[in-house]
Formats: sequence, C-alpha cells, structure tokens
Amino acid sequence: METVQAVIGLGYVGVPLAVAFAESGFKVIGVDVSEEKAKVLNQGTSITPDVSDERVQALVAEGRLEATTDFSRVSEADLISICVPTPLSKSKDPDISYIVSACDAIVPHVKEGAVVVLESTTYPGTTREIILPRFEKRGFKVGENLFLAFSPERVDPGNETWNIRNTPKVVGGLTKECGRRAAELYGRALETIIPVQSAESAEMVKLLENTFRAINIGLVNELAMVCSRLGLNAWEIIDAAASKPFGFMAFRPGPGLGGHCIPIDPLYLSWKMRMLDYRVRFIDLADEVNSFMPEYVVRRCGEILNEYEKSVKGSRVLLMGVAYKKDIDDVRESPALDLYEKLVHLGARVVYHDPYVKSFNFRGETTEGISWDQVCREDFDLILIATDHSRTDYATLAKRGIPVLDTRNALKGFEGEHLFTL
Ligand code: SAJ
Repeated sequence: METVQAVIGLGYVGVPLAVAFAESGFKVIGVDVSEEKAKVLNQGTSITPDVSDERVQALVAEGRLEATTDFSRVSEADLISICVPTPLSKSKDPDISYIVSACDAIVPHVKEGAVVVLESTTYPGTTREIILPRFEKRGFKVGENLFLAFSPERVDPGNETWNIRNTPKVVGGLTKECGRRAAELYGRALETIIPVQSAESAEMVKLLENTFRAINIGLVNELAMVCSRLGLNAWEIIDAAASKPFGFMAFRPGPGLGGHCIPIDPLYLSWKMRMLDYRVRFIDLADEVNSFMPEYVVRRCGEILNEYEKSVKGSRVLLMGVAYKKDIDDVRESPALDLYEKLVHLGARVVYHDPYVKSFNFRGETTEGISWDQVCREDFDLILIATDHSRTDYATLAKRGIPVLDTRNALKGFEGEHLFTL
C-alpha cells in the first residue's frame, strides 16, 4: 500500500517538496487555493527554477503527482505538509492567516493516524497554540490518533548545491511519538533528518538561522556607515577579515535587506517575545539599521550630486538592479524599490535597468526598465548600483565618467574620482 502525501501550498517550497517525495515513491497530491497553480502543475510545468518541467511531467504521467484545489482530498493522505506563506502585516506583525485558513480547510478531512507537518516559518508556539486546538476540537488525540510536528523549510531558490533532498531537515513533534513519525516519513524522501525535542525547538531553529543573518548584515551595514566617516573601504576590511580561517564569517554591506525571509523571520520572534514582555534588542536594532539603509543611500546620493553642484531634484538617476539580490528576478521587499520611491519623492528623474526584471509595479503603474543599449547611450547625473547582477558590464559603467554610487562593491578594482561606495 503506497504512502500518500498531501502538500498544502504549491509555491517555491511546496513544489520542490512534492516532487522530492513523489520521486521517493510517495503518491503526492498538491493542494492549492489557486486553480491556475493546480492547472500548471497538472500540465507538467514547474513554477520554480529548482524543479525542471521534465521532472514534473514524468511524475504527473506516472500518476505519482497531481494537483487540485479540492482540500477534501487530504482525506487520502498519510502525511500532510503545510507550506503556505507567513508574511508580515502592514504594522510589521506576524500574519499567520494563511496557516489558519489552511488548517481550517484540512481539519474536517484529515484521516485518523495521519501526520501533519507545518513547514511555514513562524514564531515558536504556533504549532501547539494555533494548529493543535483545531485538531483537538475535531476530537483527535494528538500523539495517539493524529500526529503534529514542525519542520522548517530550507529552500534556497536557485541554489545549485543545496536542494530539498540533500539539505538537512530539522523535525520536532508536539509529542515524542509525533516527532518520531514525522521524522520517519520525511526520512524516506530526504537524506538527513535532524530530530529536535519539540515543535517549538524546530520553530526556533529556523528563526535563529535567519536572525543570525539579519543581525550580521546589520552589523556590516553599520560598519559601512562607520567606514564612510573614517574614509575607509568596508569591503576591503571585510575581505581582509575573511582571510582569518576560523572564527569569522563574512557578510557584506548593501542598500538594505530584501527577500521574503531575512527581513521578516526575525520579526516573528521579536513579536512573540514582546507578547511575553521581553524585548529582543539585537533583532530590533538590526531591523533599525537594515531598514535605515535605503535612507542612508539616498543621503549619499544627495552628497555626491552636491559634489557636482547638482540637486537630487531634477537629476536623472539610473538605478542599476531592482531585484533583492543578485542573479534573481525577485523584487519582494527589495531595498532597490525603496531607493526608487525615495528618489522619485525627492524629485529625481529615475530610470532603472535590470536584466532579470523587465518591469515592476510602482504606485499602481507598471514601470519598465531601460535597455542596456540605453544605459550605454543616454546621459545621467548619477548611476546608483543597488543590485550587483553578475551579467552586467561594469567596466562600461565605470568608464563612462558619470558619478557612480556603488552599494554592492560591484566596481571592485575600478578606480576614479567619480566612483563612490556606501
Ligand atoms: N544581504 C546583504 N549582505 C549579505 C547577505 C545578504 O546585504 O552579506 C542581503 C541580500 O542582498 C538580500 C537580503 O540580505 O537583500 C537577504 O539575502 P540572503 O542572502 O539571506 O537571501 P535570501 O533572502 O534568499 O535568504 C535565503 C534564506 N533561505 C531560507 O530561509 C531557506 C537564508 O536562510 C539563506 O541563508 C539564504 O537564502 C542564502 O544563503 O542564500
């Protein structure tokens, strides 16, 4: 009798997870609220670069993988993995509405003995405080006839080395038996399972991983502001510090913190602790420094234009790169969009070029990028490098003689009075 997994949420986490389990012999039912996502997957098309269409097509053809919007299908599942978004609300508080609605949609249909694993990044206690009561209300005895666990997603879209199968997977249950069963099922599809003693431990592991990044990025962003005042080059200093073969891990300054993980995950922990009347000062301070970076960069733009007896207002500024980090097309939480907004607000005439991002939505309007040919031909008062995509000809930019503010050290090795860093 084959084991059936239902994956709730067919995004950049759910699809690779579904494919990994299907390729390991599970029959997988992908469940999403979006008819379009279900249709695309059933047509054998992958929505993420981490999984090829060919792999999806083969699994769909074999009948190992199918997608549906019918949540009652979870009644067939021995294992249910919930991979729905956990964004922040406008007031920067956790928004777990997707977890709640996913639970409310599946609880009526989950069969006795099933294992339910939450993968969405969230604050410690979510599995026990939010999910457990919903299943107990239906009469389940968690740990006896229903098993609940948490296992943080560690999908890094586009990472060629680490994929869902070979990245160690942390698993923690609401009870020992919950954890054991979840680890056993996940261990059939993934190479390395790291069991921890509770769901809360597993929830906290993920927050530590990404809080570690946010705080260290905040540290080097502050270092960049310090170095600017001391007339030092922060990147040179970090590169030299990175020559220490032990006890150091290099992070690099930038125009701010983008993406759907690092700026968000730590705030889930600080919110939870505020509810317990404890302020996680490191997280708040890192968020303050990282959130200030776009403002700092715009001030630097003003200082540089001033050197050329120009004001921001009326200056033509070329923004190089709008994706939140290099060599991807994702603009979510991208600091480059803050830069664009702030410069436009100050009256600059801003255009952008990004080989990965053809357009983005600015104040409800579709804003298109200019071509590389226009970058080379047209005149600008300032070039602002916000994202250091690899496939950009930086030599051409450096040699145009136009002042450049380089927030990513993309022009490393180029010299000139007109080249500036953070
Ligand atoms: N950033 C810096 N300086 C750095 C590193 C990053 O300014 O030294 C900025 C980036 O430009 C970006 C933001 O921080 O705007 C986040 O960058 P990131 O490299 O952390 O990339 P993400 O957001 O894609 O983070 C994901 C996370 N993966 C998961 O949560 C499963 C993170 O845990 C990974 O460590 C990271 O990818 C990775 O290493 O690629």
